[in-house]
Amino acid sequence: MLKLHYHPLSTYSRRVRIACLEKGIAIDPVELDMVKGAHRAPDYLRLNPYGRVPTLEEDGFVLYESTAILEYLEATHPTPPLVPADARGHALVAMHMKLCDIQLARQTGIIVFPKRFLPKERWDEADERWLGFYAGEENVMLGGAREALERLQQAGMELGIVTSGNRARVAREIEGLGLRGLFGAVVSAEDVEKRKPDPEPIVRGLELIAVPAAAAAYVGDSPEDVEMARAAGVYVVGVPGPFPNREKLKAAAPDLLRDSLGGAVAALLGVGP
Ligand SMILES: N[C@@H](CCC(=O)N[C@@H](CS)C(=O)NCC(=O)O)C(=O)O
Repeated sequence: MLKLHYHPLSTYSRRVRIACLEKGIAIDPVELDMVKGAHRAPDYLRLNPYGRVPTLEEDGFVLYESTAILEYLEATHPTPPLVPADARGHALVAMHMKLCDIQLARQTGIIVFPKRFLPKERWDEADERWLGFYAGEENVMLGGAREALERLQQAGMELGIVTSGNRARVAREIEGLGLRGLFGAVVSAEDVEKRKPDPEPIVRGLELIAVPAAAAAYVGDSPEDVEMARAAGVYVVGVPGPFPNREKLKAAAPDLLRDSLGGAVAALLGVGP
């Protein structure tokens, strides 16, 4: 029988356990007391030299990367399949798994781990680590974004940012990208009570730049952006970002949909299709 070394709060363990449940695979679950450091005990390190969960054992065969474990389960227990058979479906699953691992899991772990294992009085340390992690990240603008902003500025438009992002991070990004002074309003998560898709953030932004809703346009990359702008009576332009939500953005029916910021700005200024 398959033996799975896991921790109930470990998302990496959970994805394996979910696959076993979906596929009806019987496992012998071995819960590690990670608070007591069971994952760093010599016996466990002999099994998994990285001292992490999950680890799968089957008749002396050992695997300790959750995506590899999932692939192994898919190959050895193909029914019901959890991955589409066609090349595109397969690739999309691989892409999302990789994105979860690289873009999401490590970052959330930085908060979740200390908060799970540190007493509440020390949770601020977890927040600092999280912010420190992002401070080290280099931000890059989407292709053509700088030129698009410059064109709007040259056309005499008042510019503002309305975002659900955290104020400190947004300020750091504006500074880091050399955009200081460009925006007459920056509305971040802390500046409002209700977030997108509620109209409050955009209404606040328009007040700050003293532009009436009917004379404004909002460019966003999510259906929530469209909903917020529409609720405030603002013309809304959808430009898909790096997230796979193009169809949902389209379904939200923005007044204008363009593939790039450059294209959106050209259309807004009346110099493009
Ligand atoms: N890439 C590994 C990551 C596993 C991982 O980081 N597991 C966490 C629990 S969610 C862990 O065991 N952390 C303990 C540690 O790093 O000391 C996988 O996909 O299995």
